Amino acid sequence: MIDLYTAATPNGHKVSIVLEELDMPYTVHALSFDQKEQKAPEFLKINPNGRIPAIVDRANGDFAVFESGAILIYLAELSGQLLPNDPKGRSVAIQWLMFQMGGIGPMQGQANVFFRYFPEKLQGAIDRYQHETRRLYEVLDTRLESVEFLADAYSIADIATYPWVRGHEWSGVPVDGLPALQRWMAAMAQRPAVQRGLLVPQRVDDASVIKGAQAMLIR
Ligand SMILES: N[C@@H](CCC(=O)N[C@@H](CS)C(=O)NCC(=O)O)C(=O)O
Repeated sequence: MIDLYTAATPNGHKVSIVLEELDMPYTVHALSFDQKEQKAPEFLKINPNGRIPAIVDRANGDFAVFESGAILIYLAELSGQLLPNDPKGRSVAIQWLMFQMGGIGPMQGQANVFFRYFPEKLQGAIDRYQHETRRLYEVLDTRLESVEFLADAYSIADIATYPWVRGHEWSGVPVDGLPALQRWMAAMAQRPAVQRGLLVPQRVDDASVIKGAQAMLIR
């Protein structure tokens, strides 16, 4: 059984989507950012960075994993799915996973900060992060012109990327003129496990919607 510590954010959704795709049983611990639960000493023992997502593998000596990309690799390796076995195929999937972790996540995250949350309107910072995110989307679009999914077969690279790209409007980054990216987004949105994963965490009384999850609040 996997314990998932999460919140309704793109990085959290990556992990719930993978768990749903793999049909792995898991328990959801919804952390409240308002209550700063992600900074609580008990949680810092699981993720020293004080952020979500994190997992604890109860079937494997209470092994804790933080950083969403590392969690995705761990779950893929545990199950033998969503990550190719041959060195080249595996490398391609990990390259696109790293592209998300090192590029789209940080850039789009900062676009959100300066476009949505920062008290001052710093147009230079807004432009910088929105333009850089758009540039990264163009790289994805070019890639997806020649392959159905980022690493040819559906993989953790797609699952890492989709929860971010689907939030492009909130980040103020258009996807106009990127037809291959839009085709891929539509395909991702159709997947039942993606749809279920995007509902995590949710209220306990809605838990019947979730297949693998035993929804529960940490408090
Ligand atoms: N690189 C980390 C980023 C984690 C991250 O930034 N999580 C955000 C939510 S998406 C968070 O926990 N924010 C709360 C905080 O910073 O206190 C990962 O991919 O796991």
